[in-house]
Amino acid sequence: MKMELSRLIRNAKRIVFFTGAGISAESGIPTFRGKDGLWNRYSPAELATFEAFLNDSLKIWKWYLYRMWLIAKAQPNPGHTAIAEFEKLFSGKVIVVTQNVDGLHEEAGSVKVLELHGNIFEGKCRFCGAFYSKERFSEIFPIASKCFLKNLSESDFKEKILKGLSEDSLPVCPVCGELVGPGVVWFGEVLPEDVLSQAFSVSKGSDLFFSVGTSALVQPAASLPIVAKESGAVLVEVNPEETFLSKQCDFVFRGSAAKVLPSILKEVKNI
Ligand code: BJW
Ligand code: ZN
Repeated sequence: MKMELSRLIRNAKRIVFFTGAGISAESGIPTFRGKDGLWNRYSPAELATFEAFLNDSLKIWKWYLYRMWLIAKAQPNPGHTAIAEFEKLFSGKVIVVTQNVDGLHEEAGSVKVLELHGNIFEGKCRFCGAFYSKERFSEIFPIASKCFLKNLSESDFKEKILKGLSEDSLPVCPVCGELVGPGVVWFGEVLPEDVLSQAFSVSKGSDLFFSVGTSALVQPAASLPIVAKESGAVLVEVNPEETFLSKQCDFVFRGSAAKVLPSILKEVKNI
């Protein structure tokens, strides 16, 4: 199976790696659904919506700061690195379309990356629409910067940051004076228009589409593999569990991204 796929990879004109939380699981970042998923312990409606932010901004910021701290300390794993190597090996024909907000693809060296659900280290004001890049946001809210968080031990993070956080210390938008939230896409919010349209266009134009570490349940991202398949792409799934997409896939690898992707890369290099 790997040999046949390797030939397709070598001959492909456009390869999309569509990734989800599962690819970062082995970097120590919990997934959302599934056995150890975040949504087993927390309700999405209470944490990942603008209504939740309006109801209790302090609680939401504490939850996001905790996840930012986890992500700041995490390293890309061999799954991220293999995708970055694919891009180097086949320059110009590989693109990553990720639902993840952790930035680990870029950290692993991937250059062409579309972040459908934003980035956790950016800031977004839902009141006036102002967007804050990582650099700008770390000026407005220095404790939310990756450089700062990655040097904190768990006890320092909990004692010095989480315990000391109050309504008064939350980030305020310099444009409108309202509270700024994390630069991610919550349920009920639209995805960044330019990113989404590029994602649909590269998916339609792909001849090989990898769906890696995603339950492929959340729309509109979950439509990308379908659109790719309808446009003639070969679909490949890398996931230890069956998903709604599995039956539509031409190749299925039931294993972890950190093991399967490097092994496919090795095979491609060998032929
Ligand atoms: C491994 C592994 C290993 C484990 N290796 N694999 C059409 C129909 C029905 C509903 C809707 C619809 N259109 C829109 C909706 C509503 C909603 C939606 O899709 N709901 C569904 C859940 C039913 N969508 C939206 O609201 C979106 N907005 C929108 O559509 O706007 C237009 C609109 C507005 C108003 C009204 C109507 C339309 C926005 C969606 C935003 C999603 N945001 C989140 C949170 C981001 C912020 C944060 O991080 O806090 O994004 S939710 C969460 O799910 C996160 C993820 O990016 C996303 C996808 O999850 P993912 O990545 O697939 O992770 P998991 O955990 O689900 O799966 C992990 C997989 O990995 C599993 O399969 C494991 O087996 C596997 N795995 N270890 C490889 N080692
Ligand atoms: Zn504002």
